[in-house]
Amino acid sequence: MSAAIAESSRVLSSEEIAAYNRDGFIVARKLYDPETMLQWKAVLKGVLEEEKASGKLDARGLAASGVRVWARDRLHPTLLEAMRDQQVTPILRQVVGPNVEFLSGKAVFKDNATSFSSPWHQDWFYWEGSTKTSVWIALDDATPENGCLKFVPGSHRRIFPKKVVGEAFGNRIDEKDLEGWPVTSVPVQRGDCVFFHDQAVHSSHPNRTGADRWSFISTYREASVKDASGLSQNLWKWPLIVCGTSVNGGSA
Ligand SMILES: O=C(O)CCC(=O)C(=O)O
Repeated sequence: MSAAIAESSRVLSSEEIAAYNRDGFIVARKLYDPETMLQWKAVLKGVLEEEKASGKLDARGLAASGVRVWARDRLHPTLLEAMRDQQVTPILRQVVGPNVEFLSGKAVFKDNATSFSSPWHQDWFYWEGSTKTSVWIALDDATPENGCLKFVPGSHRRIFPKKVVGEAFGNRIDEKDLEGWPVTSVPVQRGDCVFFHDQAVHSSHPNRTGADRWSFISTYREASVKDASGLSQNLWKWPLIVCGTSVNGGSA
C-alpha cells in the first residue's frame, strides 16, 4: 500500500474481491460516516438550487429525471476532493488497478416529487470503450421501499441487447432478455458504498415513501488503458488522477 494512504484505510478482503469478480458489484459498508454524507447532500442540494436559480438548469427537467452529472471542471470542490480521498482510493486500487482516474460524478435523487425506478441497463451502453467502475455512495439509507439498487449478479461478463427509448435512462434492457437471471436487491445504509462494473446489469426500486433517497455516483477507469469512449471527447476531457499515471490526458 502507498505511504500516502493511512494504515486504518478500509480495503476489501480477498473474499470480497472474489465476490466483486464473480458478481460485478460489492458493498463496502460504512466507508463514510453518516454526518459526512449529510454534509455532501447539503452541498449538492445547494449547488442544484444555485444552478436552477441561475437558469443553467431547467427545474422541471431536473425533477423529472432525478439526475445531474458533473465532470471534474464543474464538480463542487468538496466532492471533487472526496473523489480521491483515503476512504475510496484503497478500494479503487483493488478493483480498478494501480492507475486510476476520476471521470464524473452524478447526483441521483428520489424524494416526494421524484419517485422513479431506474430501468434495467448496463452503464456501458452510455459510454462504451474501456471498462469503467462506479461507486454508488448512499447519502441516505436505501431500501426496497425507498429505491435501493437491484443487480443481476454475474451479468458483467457480457453485453446485453440494448433497447433505446426517448426518455430518461433511455438505453435499457428488455425484461425478456433477463429471463432466468437472478436478481438481488441491495439495501444500504447512509455511508455505505456499492462498487460496480459498468457491464453489471442494474436498476432500482421506485421510492414509495415520499422521503429522500439521495445517492452520489462517481465513475473511474484504469488510467493506463487508452480509452476510445465517446464521452472522453466531451464530458471526460480532463480526468482527475486518483493514483498512478494516465495515458488519457488525466492530471492531478
Ligand atoms: O440510483 C438509482 O436509482 C439508479 C441509478 C442508476 O442506475 C444509474 O445512474 O446508472
